[in-house]
Amino acid sequence: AADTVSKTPLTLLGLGAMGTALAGAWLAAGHPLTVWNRTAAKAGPLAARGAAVAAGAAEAVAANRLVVVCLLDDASIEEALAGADLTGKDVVNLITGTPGTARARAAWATARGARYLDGGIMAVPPMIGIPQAGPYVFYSGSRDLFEEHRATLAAPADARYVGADAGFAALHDVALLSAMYGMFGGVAHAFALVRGESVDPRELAPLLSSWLTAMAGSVAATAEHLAAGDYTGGVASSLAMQVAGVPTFLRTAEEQGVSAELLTPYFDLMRRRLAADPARHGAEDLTGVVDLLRG
Ligand code: FVH
Repeated sequence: AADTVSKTPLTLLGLGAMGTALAGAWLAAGHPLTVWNRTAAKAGPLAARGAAVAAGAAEAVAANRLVVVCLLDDASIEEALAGADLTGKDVVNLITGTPGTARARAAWATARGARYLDGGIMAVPPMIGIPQAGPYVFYSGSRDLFEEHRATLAAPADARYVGADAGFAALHDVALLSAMYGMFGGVAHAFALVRGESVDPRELAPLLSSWLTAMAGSVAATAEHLAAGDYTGGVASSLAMQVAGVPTFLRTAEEQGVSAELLTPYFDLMRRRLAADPARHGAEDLTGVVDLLRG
């Protein structure tokens, strides 16, 4: 039945790793697809699967109302779309950028007569088109555009609208990715500690994974504390206790010949929070670090 239902035609600009994965998902879902890429050879395999290949970005934009952009960065959008007529187009920008860049790009698109939606992709290319892998995209900007094209946008990855402010998709995207890099830093430190010892990293890996999964429960607790404005409820591991343990982590790193540079910025914030008011903050959890980061 899916084959007989007419699917929205769309244009995709950019056939890098992510653009190619998106294109494959839209073709697999039966959407007529026009593609353009600066390096034309990358379009060959998609043409063989039925995609129309435009000779230039302006031609690709002219082909369809819905235009999805998956280029490297904001500068490449400026360059690629300089000569394109966006009047009456629905532009969906999937580059990873800042909230400010997204807001400026929304104003740019609106001034050129287009509706604009910004997207932050929470997936890597192999997850695209595979719902069980859990890929999704944050969208923000024109709600009308989102509602009108929701089904098309959801073909490669689940579509989650996070607000009319065009910067919100990037804000959510970068917030989640920032947390991911913090986790990567902790993982790197853990492997560095055992490296050189007779500990097989493949044996540490499942221990590390399950510990991080268990600790992910703290995310919801932090959110509850921030919402309540009180960081002491249900605290099992107080800030005072954790700050007392900091020298153990630093000495272990030293004993193992490992730089503690990934950990010390966080430990410094914990200590500053406690030092500001030991009697009050000592009974909290680590939520107070958020306030220190906000200055
Ligand atoms: N791949 C990933 O894991 C992440 C997942 C989350 C989202 N990101 C963002 O998606 C954007 C595209 O990423 P990508 O993985 O497709 O990136 P590349 O494989 O490097 O392809 C880049 C494409 O951009 C074209 N391009 C670059 N500069 C220009 C330009 N000045 N004018 C026109 N096109 C340009 C490039 O063309 P070519 O090199 O093949 O000619 C590729 O099509 C990105 O924002 C990620 O942060 C991906």
